[in-house]
Amino acid sequence: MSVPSVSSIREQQHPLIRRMADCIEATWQQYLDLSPYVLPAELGYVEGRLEGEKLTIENRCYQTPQFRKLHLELARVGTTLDILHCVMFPRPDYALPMFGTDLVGSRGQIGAAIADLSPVSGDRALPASYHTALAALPQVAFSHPRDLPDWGDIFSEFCLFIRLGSQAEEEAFLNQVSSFLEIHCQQAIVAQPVASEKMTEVLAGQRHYCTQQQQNDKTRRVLERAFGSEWAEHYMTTVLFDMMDV
Ligand code: 18B
Repeated sequence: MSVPSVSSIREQQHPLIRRMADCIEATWQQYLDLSPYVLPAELGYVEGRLEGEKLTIENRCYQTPQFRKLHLELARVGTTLDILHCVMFPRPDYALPMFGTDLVGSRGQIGAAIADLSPVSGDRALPASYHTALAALPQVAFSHPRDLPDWGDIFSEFCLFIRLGSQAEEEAFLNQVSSFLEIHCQQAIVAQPVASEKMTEVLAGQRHYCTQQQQNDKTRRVLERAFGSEWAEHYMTTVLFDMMDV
């Protein structure tokens, strides 16, 4: 399946967000067998304005044999805040970590850049093959690391959470995330489905990941300001971090 190349928000966003979106889609296309994932029609492209500035959201979703949902979201608040959000949800019979990234930029600066491959197994450890591959990546010393919030105990030791201070750091972050994605796709396509007992563990891990992410008040507040609290709750639990009912 080919990925549509035209996106109305993407062209206007912070250059790093645009490049990250392109990189994510190119890597998915290179490694994975993509098919459409249908979001409820009213949630593909959304505009809201309750208090203050307009919030525009654009979603792209796919599924593959290994992933029940690949979600890439671009959002823009007025002309001042640009957001990229991406999560890859493995199918529960694949014991794979969760890839997630969030970029939040305003006035030309990326104030929050987060990326991780987060474990979902009962022992909260990454599979050994992931650990080896991630540990072998060249370490980058970013100049403005940030502290994770309390709910961030879901993230791995490889999690990046920084404010990007220069063009060189933007480049380094993009490279690092690109490596995370390549490792993840390469591992995923050779992974074998697991037995049902392990599947229960994976599901519990994915549910925990989503429950923690749903506690991100900074995301919730942006959505609430434009769409109200009921819509924000619905969106966070069905589109951003839905838990599969099986
Ligand atoms: N997120 N983010 O995705 N969030 O979605 N995000 C912020 O400078 C949105 C994810 C994460 O310090 C901020 O403080 C909106 C994924 C963490 O308390 C804003 C959407 C991950 C923080 C938004 C969105 C993730 C954070 C504050 C929907 C990780 C720091 C920016 C499109 C894998 C939280 C700032 C803290 C911050 C907004 C992490 C405004 C609206 C997948 C850890």
